[in-house]
Amino acid sequence: MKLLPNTLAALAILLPGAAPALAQRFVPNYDESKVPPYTLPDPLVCADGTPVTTPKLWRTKRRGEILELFRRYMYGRSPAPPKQLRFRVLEQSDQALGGRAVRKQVRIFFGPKDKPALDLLLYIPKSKQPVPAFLGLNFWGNHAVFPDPAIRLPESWMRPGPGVVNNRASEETRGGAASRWQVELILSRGYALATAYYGDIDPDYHDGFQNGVHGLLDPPGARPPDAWGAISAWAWGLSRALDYLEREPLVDARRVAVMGHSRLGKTALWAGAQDERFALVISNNSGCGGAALSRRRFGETLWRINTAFPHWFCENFKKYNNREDQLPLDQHMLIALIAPRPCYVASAQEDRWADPRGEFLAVKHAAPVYRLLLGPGVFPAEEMPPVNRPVMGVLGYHIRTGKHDVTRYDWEQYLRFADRWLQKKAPR
Ligand code: GTR
Repeated sequence: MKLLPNTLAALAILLPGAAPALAQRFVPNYDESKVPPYTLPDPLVCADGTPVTTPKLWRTKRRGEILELFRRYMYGRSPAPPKQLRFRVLEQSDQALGGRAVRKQVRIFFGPKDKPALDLLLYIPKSKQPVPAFLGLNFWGNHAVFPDPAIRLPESWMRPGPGVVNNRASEETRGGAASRWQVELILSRGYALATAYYGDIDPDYHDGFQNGVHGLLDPPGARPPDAWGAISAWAWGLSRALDYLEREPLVDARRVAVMGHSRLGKTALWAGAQDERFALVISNNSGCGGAALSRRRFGETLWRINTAFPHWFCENFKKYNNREDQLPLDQHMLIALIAPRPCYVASAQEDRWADPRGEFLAVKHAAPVYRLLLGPGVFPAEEMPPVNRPVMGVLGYHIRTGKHDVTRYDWEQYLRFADRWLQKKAPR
């Protein structure tokens, strides 16, 4: 069966932890005139009040301060990469897509134990040179990304959904999320696609951080209030996938765009903010805790996200429920951490829950950092553009018609943006 966007959106709201009572108690604000007045922290002023007037000061002082704020107060602190990552090629074929591509399925072992482990699926267009790539986590297993019978079913826990039997994926969902991945289009443009199931890294429910990489890597004893949550774990997993890509001769690991949708868009931003090896970052409908400014409290709010998904962020973040103005950070600073590397944020008109205007404003308020590092012209938009009219500088943004989803239209823009920056040397 197909995982229709509507079904996906409905499921996303009915997740473990999101009790129906919660949805009833929370009334999101969708009225722009009711957005409270707010002042954003200035990414270009250091904690001691020093204005950041040179790229050097940004690099040596302010960037580190902001990174530390996100680690301490929001996503939590991730561990260092394991000393010895192990990789095993599970399957490989040079006959994918009618012979136009190479398919590889590689297991990445995070530790001495066999589990948890990440199964990375790669489609690589045949080329004489190593190719640039898009890397992103998927919601429903690698087999859902493309209707190819050779893609292995995930073995990890899967949240309830159509075609999921006893929390395990089944044949029924093979190719079910293909519209979100556009494999043929991506490959026809000369890019590889690398993807993995996010539940391989950390299952998406609150079990007190026993399973997934938390169980494998957390020191024993009480968890500190800045211990990493699930979003940090998924972002850490993306960096381990990049560790593999650095060893993959068919891919140019210096030209990897990290991309994600919704909670995995939050994850892509956080991965790109921390790991400067990612050459380009794409956030698709990431919303609250992703690209949207928290202080606007439009659609989903900190209280709502921390209550419905208590395992996503670190414990400290919950102290800011209904106290957004006290936060020492906001999401424009997350995008600023990606500077000077290209970053693209996409919204959808009907996805009010994710606050499209808040996503646009975060890009706009990150632009001064890009300007300091690169000069004028980094983001050619002062006002939010009309629907289906992308703006592209080193920062890019669009709001398209339609719902919370990833569509062919979105991918067409990401490919145009990547053509600009990954086919030549992108700023780093
Ligand atoms: C929603 C959540 C959003 C977004 C979305 C998704 O329920 O409130 O923040 O992450 O799920 O990931 O699909």
